[in-house]
Amino acid sequence: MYLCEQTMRWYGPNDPVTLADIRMAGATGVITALHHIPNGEVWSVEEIEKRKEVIEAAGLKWSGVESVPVHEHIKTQEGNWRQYIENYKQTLRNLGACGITMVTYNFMPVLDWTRTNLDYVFPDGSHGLMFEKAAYMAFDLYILQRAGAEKDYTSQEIARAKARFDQMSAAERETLTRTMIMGLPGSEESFTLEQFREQLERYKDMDAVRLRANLIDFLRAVCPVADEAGVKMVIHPDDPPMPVLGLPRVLSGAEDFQALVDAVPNPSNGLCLCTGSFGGAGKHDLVGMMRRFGDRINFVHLRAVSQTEEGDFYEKWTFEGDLDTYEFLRAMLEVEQRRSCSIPLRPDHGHCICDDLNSGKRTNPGYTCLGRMRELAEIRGMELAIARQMSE
Ligand code: CS2
Ligand code: MN
Repeated sequence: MYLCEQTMRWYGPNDPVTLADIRMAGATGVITALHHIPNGEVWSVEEIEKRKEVIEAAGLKWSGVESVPVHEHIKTQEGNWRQYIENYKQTLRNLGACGITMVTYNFMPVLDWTRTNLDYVFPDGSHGLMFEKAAYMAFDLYILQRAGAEKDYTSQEIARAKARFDQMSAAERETLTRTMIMGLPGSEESFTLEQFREQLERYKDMDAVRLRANLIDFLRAVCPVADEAGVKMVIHPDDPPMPVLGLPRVLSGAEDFQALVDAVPNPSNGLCLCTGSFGGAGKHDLVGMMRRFGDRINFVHLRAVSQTEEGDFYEKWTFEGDLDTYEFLRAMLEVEQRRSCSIPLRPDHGHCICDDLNSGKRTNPGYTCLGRMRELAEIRGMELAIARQMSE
């Protein structure tokens, strides 16, 4: 019986959650990236091998890369974008040569993800991530003061945003600003609101049609190389799956992925099925997507969010959100049996619980130690039970 490859994300040697922690959590694999290599540069065989040795010395497998980031200039096709694509190809060849066969990436402009609160206190006392539509609109309209933002909202929404903004203290506005631009690569160190506006400005003439065309150009260039190198490219969905701050989106639902497959049928062109990203907005049949795209799903992020009628969403525990986790895992195991392979899976985020709350360790938002261990344990438990049912 083929089981899921249970993995956890590791941010490298500076991650306060160590490889030893990950092994004790019950994962057999690690998802990581060479975060020290600047975006756009080639990952050399030497650097890849060095990291691989560290992971294997801890008794774990390097199950895949998250992410080899796509340089912003590839998304907009400006500056040195052709060179960046060449570099990307070389990185894929080098990873393949080292036996690393899965690469995650996303094609979201400027921001990798968007939340309004990274420290929301849930009823059980744990802390986690959430998105509050009113706070988001207040940021867009009254803090960022994005040109033309009013056009994206109804008059009721604008009134809601204004009321929310007026009610915030200066400190709350400050925290919201930091939270909103945190999904920006490098934002922890240095991005200001002004620099953020400049980044948005680069996309002012770009719509989703253009962005999708650029993504397809990118895939047409890299997928033949990935096929040859034995590497699966998996695109991560937009998080949340809707236009954010006027930025175009190209992977917000099943039909968006279908369009990529139609344009670039190469076997390496695949999907990272992140249930939490799709779960942030709209209605998505995630079990159906697992079945429909099963042959091209080469990585899964499990996270259950729950949406409210106001357009907010909360990152809940995997078994407490909108996702039917049982049906989803069952469908995934069926795909694995059909394909005769194990697909890497990881809990996407976890809450801060127990010692996560007072250990003083600064983990990346969502990448806690104990919260993710709880997620992994629950997921593994359910997976083993389903596998047992299926084999009986
Ligand atoms: C991740 C994404 O933390 C998360 O939500 O799933 O940041 C993911 O790593 C990237 O979008 C993939 O490129
Ligand atoms: Mn994800």
